[in-house]
Amino acid sequence: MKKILLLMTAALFILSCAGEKRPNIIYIMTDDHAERAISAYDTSLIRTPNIDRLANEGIRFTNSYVTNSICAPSRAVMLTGKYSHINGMKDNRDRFDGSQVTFPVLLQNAGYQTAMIGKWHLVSTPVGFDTWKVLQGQGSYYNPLFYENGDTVVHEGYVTDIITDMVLDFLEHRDKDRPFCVLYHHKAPHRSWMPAERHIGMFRDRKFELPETFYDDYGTRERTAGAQDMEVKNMYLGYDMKIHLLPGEKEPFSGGGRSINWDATNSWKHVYRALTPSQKAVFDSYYDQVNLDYRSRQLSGNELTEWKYQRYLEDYLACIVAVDENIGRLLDYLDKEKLAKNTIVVYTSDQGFYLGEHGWFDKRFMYEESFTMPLIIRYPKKIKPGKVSEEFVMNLDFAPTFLDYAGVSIPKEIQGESMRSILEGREDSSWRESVYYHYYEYPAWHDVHKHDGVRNREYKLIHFYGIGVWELYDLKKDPHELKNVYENENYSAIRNEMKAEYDKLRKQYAVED
Ligand code: SGN
Ligand code: CA
Repeated sequence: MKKILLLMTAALFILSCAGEKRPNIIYIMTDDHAERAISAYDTSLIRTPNIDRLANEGIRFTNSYVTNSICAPSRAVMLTGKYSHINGMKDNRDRFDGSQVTFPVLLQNAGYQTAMIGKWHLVSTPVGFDTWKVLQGQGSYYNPLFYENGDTVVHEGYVTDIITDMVLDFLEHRDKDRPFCVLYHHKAPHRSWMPAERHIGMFRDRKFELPETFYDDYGTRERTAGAQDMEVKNMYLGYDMKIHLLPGEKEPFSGGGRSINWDATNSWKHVYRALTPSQKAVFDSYYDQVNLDYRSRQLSGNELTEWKYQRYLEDYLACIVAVDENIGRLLDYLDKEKLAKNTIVVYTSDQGFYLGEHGWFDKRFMYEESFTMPLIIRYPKKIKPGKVSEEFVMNLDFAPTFLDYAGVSIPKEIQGESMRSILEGREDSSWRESVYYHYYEYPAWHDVHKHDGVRNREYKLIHFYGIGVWELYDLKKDPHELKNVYENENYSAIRNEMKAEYDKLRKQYAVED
């Protein structure tokens, strides 16, 4: 009897300790944020002091990958810890099956207060959240419409500020006796790059250097990299550049995907019309100058492309400044509430993005700039400050990591791995040394063919299976992936090794043919 009592007391003690220790989770995800546009990764474009603060106080990953570089699929992978072919969300046109097991559902069942605030993009109603306030579809930068726990509400103002206000409001009114998990998901810096009023024009005097591969001629990759429709040179004057088209002036049928024939001619007009008179006045005060500048220069050819590139980065980066400021607000709140130590804060994006590399914007390809996603995690209780990891981690790993830290058992169907050992600085010799990727959305926006592939430390093999094209890159010799060596006989042994790894991973992850 005494023994049983003792055991019961011990069990209760362990349980109560575990209860005390359960961390809070704040999962920050931005949309289309390239690593290069975070100063913790690269200081050449922008300063992001608040995101950097997370990196200085936590761990930053230099090899973090998405399984499918596009919005809604990436979010479904994050929620389920399973590849797109298993969770059913292969491209942006699918609808997420909300009845499947996700980490928010499991955390909610385990007593966490859960919230989903910001961009959702999964079509179906969010499941597993005590509170959800999600943008309609892609969401608008200005005066956005939200679905809020079943109601439809329009909020006047700037989306990045509004989403943060909602997150702070949720935290302020939370039940302080239970841990929380908040998915804090920004629309910014997604196309069409509308900065906050206070940031409009802030980069006007900067001259951004063209990336080394800006004038890629797509040699050895004509039918793949050469066949997309996401070149800076084809960006829309109206929609992307905020030029008011003259009567009769039309956008070309390019810059969005020739296969979908999207006519962008009136798009900027629609976006502009949705601004309030005072917002319009602020926009006009800067963009009228841009319009005049554009009309007076009469640019064409490379000069026009380079002008577009400057305009693109100006607005893209200004959107990130608002994200960074708002993250500062959140971090201050955590400090003020003494929540910082026991809260896991993740900073990531739904995928990477091209900032002119290969002449592009957008994502989708398995080439590095869009295959990688920024990833920074702070959790002062367990993670030493200022760490940098080169391990191959994936968006597949978020769900198991959160469940692990919350003390919830990880369903065996989950295909990712808990990153706990890496986060806590322990050697893990069994950690993956290669990553599998699979993109499906074609024909569609930007005309990127379906492909899958594998990357290890030295090589990358890509199979554009719809058109029967293979690519092989020697990443050490050719880090910009300009030279496809698949047909090169000097690489025949490597080609076979990579194909074997590709087959192995496809089998491991149960990829259909
Ligand atoms: C929109 C954009 C595309 C972008 C997709 C997917 N066009 O359709 O440029 O590739 O979203 O982006 S826009 O004119 O509507 O802005 S994703 O991040 O949601 O996958
Ligand atoms: Ca995105």
